[in-house]
Amino acid sequence: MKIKSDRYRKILIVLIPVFIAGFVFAAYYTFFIGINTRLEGKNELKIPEILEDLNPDPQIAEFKLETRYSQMEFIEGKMTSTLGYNGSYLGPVIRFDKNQDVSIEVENNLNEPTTLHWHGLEVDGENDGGPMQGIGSGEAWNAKFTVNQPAATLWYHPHLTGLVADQVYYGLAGLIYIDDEFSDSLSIPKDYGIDDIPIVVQDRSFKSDGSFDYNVSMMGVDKGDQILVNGTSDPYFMVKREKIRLRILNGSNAQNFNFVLSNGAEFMMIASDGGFLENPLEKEAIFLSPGERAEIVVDFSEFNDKSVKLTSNDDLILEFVIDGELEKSPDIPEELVEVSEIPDDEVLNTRIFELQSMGISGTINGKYYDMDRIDERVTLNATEYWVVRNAGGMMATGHPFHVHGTQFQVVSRNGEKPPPEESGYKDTVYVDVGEELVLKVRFKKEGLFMYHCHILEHEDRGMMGQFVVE
Ligand SMILES: [Cu+2]
Repeated sequence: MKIKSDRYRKILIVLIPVFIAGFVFAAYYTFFIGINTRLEGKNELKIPEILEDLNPDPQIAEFKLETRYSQMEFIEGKMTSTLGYNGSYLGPVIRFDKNQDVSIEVENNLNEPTTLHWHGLEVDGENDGGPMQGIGSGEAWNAKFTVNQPAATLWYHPHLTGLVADQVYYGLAGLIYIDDEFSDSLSIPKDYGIDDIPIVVQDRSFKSDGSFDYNVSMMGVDKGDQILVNGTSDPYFMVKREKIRLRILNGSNAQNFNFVLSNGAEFMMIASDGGFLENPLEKEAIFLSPGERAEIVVDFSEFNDKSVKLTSNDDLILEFVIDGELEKSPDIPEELVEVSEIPDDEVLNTRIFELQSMGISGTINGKYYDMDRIDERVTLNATEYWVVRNAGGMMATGHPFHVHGTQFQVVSRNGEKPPPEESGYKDTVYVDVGEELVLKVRFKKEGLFMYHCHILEHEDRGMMGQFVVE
């Protein structure tokens, strides 16, 4: 009997390690080699850091940003010279709470001047960061404002006429999130970097040595041969089988995107430039011109596929690798927030803005930007209608029209009620050739502001005007 059990023991001593080794190998293969084979040549999506608030008082926020020269490995084994805020490419996400008093110091470590504009933020002209608030090389600028608008996804980027397109192309841009009591309490994904994901989309071209190949001709700007998301080339992102919120910014200089999912599935659009829509919208595609944002929620628990891609006109933007168990995520509420109408009982003025372009340059009302000329004078807290027309031109193109210092509402697009995705607050709208939009605007802050085309090469060449709110 003892001899027999000794033999079993010897067999077991041999078999157990074999089983363990087999199991470890199978697990390793499934989780690492398998995924790596599938994602060969792909890079995990970079998630920007959240900028540290240097003031412990929740009522007051203090931030510090600095521009710098840097390098980044977009293409394996090759370094690309870049610009960044506090890092190598792009900048951190800045989070503000509604009603917070904010102070931000911006230090410019470049050998050329820059400015920093808070795109979509309702602040007075002095703190808007437009072309007037230049920050010389080695200098710093301090912006101070109180956040006084609803939760939204905004962004920041340079705005010094003539240098904007170049500085953004090389990496100067970042996201701003405003949080408020509604965004904090709504039943929507809000775990940053886990189920609430920033998605900054930019087209870029590279030379064989890895450097950026930024080419502008008289005809216009060529589409980049690669699309970066948060500065990641060929990105993938691992998601669980749950609802994921994507805060998408078209951060490109000149390219439009029409985002769809590769499996044709619908998603919910919950917010536009200026914040939440009243009700979530079921969409199969979302169009964003440069500067525009949309927040969408994709329900990955509904997909059986292992991989679903975000694409635009057959360009791959981002691959989602679906992994793990089905997670129960709450339903998105059918009513998100109440979007209040800009009152239009006393409309003081109607202004017309006619956009015209010739290849790479363009005008508004036949004029190029002149720093020493005030184009419009607007009364503080007055409601106005702004009629924006794209009159075409030679090699005509659509133009994203952006207004500083306010969030406006779209009254009509070509004489019709705007599509539901334009029912919320906006700061940038796409105006295609021959189109006419009517916007309802109201300015709550005083100072000097810009309106312009958000194709950055057009803006740099003067497709911009300035107005005073007084
Ligand atoms: Cu334009």
